[in-house]
Amino acid sequence: MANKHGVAIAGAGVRSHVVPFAAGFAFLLSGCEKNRPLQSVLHPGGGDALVISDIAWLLFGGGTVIFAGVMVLLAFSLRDGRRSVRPATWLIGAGVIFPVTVLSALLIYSVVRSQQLLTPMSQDALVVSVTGKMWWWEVRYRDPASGRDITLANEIRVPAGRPVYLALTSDDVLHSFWVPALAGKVDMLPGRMTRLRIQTDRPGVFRGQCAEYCGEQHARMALHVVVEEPQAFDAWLGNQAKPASTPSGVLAERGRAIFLEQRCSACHTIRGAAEETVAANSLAPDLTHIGSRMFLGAGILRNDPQNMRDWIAQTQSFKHGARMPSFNELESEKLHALSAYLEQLK
Ligand code: HEC
Ligand SMILES: [Cu+2]
Repeated sequence: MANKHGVAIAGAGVRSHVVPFAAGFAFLLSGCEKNRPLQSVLHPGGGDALVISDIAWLLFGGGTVIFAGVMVLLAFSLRDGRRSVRPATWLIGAGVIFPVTVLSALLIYSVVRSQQLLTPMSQDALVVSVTGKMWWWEVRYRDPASGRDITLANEIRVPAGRPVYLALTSDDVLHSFWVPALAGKVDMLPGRMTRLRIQTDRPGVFRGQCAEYCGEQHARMALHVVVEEPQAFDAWLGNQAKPASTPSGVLAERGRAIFLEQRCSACHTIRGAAEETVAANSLAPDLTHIGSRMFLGAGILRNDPQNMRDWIAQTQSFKHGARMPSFNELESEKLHALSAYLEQLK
């Protein structure tokens, strides 16, 4: 059984299992990078994330080298058993001089590098306020033209190459803002404001995730940071500042009527269309430009007409406990109209 032949066959058997598995795994990994928004500390998009990742790699690399060195020494000592170095030399050399030198060098390096994390607020920084809610994110910009606040949700757009300050807080319980490819993790505390700086030089989409357990749907509380060229960003912000477009077409007009009839505006605001579509609270995401967002339900569904209908009809099966009832008794004709209206709100 353990002859050469048997081993060879067993080896081949293992390999034939390993190959498709490895290929599948590589495929999955490549899927992570290409088709999905990035959510990885291993692929920093710039700014603080770069500094953090440099320090982390240095620590990891250094730690690995030291560990390997110790293992080699251990192997030697086990093999000959002879003592070629005096114990005192070991104690002073490997026990005092080596760690003091290495740790001091690391301390200096990380202090110098982390200075870059604390650069003071610059004049041309863009300020965006983000409020954690159970289980979505309210996002506010100041409209440079009118000076008024623009309220959005679940998606933060920023211009490439410009520093952005995020003013973070929470409306209910503790949440934590974490976009791994852009910066460290910062808690969002009710009644207090914490800050985070992000800056990225290349356009892209980065996924973030609430990183402090905040209740049943904590795992489905994601957001996206979309980094755009400055002109595209300005155009986007200008558009978000505008009131909602008036529905065009019979279906969309009907959708708007159903929005009112179903009292969606008890929680949701659609700015500008009419008085009655402005909610007196901020219980739910502002839908003025919902059609322009990439995702629905705080990052859980791609925003398209089909998903829009499904979300409205089955909110509770996608996100049980979310503070929106499922409108599962709505006829599909009404759902179509609602979805057509909301998708038009670019
Ligand atoms: C009782 C309050 C309430 C009512 C009424 C309500 N919603 Fe919501 N809605 C919410 C909340 C809260 C969320 C966020 C849920 C989450 O992601 O956790 C939400 C999310 C949404 C979203 C996704 C928004 C985004 O940016 O991801 C859409 C679209 C939406 N609602 C449409 C509707 C429509 C259409 C109606 C009426 C048929 C309606 N809602 C009625 C509270 C409400
Ligand atoms: Cu959470």
